[in-house]
Amino acid sequence: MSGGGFAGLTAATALARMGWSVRVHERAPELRTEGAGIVVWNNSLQVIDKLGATHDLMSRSMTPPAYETRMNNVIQSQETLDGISWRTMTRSHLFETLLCAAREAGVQVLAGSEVAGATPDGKISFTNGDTAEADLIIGADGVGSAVRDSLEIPLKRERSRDGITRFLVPRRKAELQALEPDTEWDNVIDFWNLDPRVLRVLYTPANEDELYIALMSPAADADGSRVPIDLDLWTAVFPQLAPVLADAAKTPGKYYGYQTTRLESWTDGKVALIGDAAHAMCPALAQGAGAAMQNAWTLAVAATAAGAAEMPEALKEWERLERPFTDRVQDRSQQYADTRAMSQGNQFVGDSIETALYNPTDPNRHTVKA
Ligand code: 5PR
Repeated sequence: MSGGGFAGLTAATALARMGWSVRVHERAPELRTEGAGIVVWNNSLQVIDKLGATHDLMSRSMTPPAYETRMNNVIQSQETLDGISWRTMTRSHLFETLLCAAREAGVQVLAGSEVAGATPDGKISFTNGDTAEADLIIGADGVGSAVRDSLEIPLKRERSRDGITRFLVPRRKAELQALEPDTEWDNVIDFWNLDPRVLRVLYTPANEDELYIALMSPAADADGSRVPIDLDLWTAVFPQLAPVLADAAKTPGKYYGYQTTRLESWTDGKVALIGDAAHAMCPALAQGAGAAMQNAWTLAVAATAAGAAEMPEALKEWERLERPFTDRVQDRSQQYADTRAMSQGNQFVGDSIETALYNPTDPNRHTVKA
């Protein structure tokens, strides 16, 4: 396994629990995650449950009462998402939960170990010159995947015009309530302003104490996308968020442009790609990590069912069955990002909720329903 992120740890833990001997090579000197907060939906909550990590995950995470959308501070919708499982949390909480599950399952996780590439017949090379062999090699090494690039799998990359800077700050509920007393400040609130200037703040409580805020602006807006953030600009547009914006302005921040990558194939021989290495997507539907964990699980099941000699065919069949869901969530997320249509509210209806509702752990998920 190359990559100790959400995709890699999930696949590694699943495989180890199914009897495999698994080694994860993470190039970073320390095991950790970038970023601030995350929404985890049913599709990946089902996987986390199979990894035995639900109890850990539920601590220090929450399900907000509603997913609210505002335009110019006027409420467009408050979606209670009844019957849909979803949790918000910090990215470090999800990461620690998965790392703990991996270690409990007996996965060997090596930090500071960088994979340079792999071959379809199962050979791995490392940047320090070492080599190894495996029955299955998984490239879960992110959008810049060295495993993918070493196989020269053709890739299409599309960049969107918008991007985002993400922060984890204290909740400051009392201070926010002082500014807007009618609001409980427990909902996710997606604050959009399109006119006269495109600026958006996604407000996501991550637990009792921590708030995830994501500040979106077009890449072409130099002041809107500047880091550290331009506090006067953001406070002028979102005065109701002044206390938490002030916290965000104290940290350096990093602006990420949205992009979508699509591969000609997710597999080559004994090598499979998962997560951003295979299918980076726009964050609109909050399914980048979710789709990664979903595909990590289904890959582990498919590989376990196959004998070593059948691995290449089993991986192809896995892609054939599972890829359409990911292609659709990528398309839908990109469409939402490109049109900014989430600003109209009612974000999670129809096709936009398909992936969140998917259960990748249901063995009968591909049988035709009568
Ligand atoms: N949802 C979430 C999120 O983090 C982002 C978006 C939607 C949870 C941005 O990172 O629309 O961009 C979005």
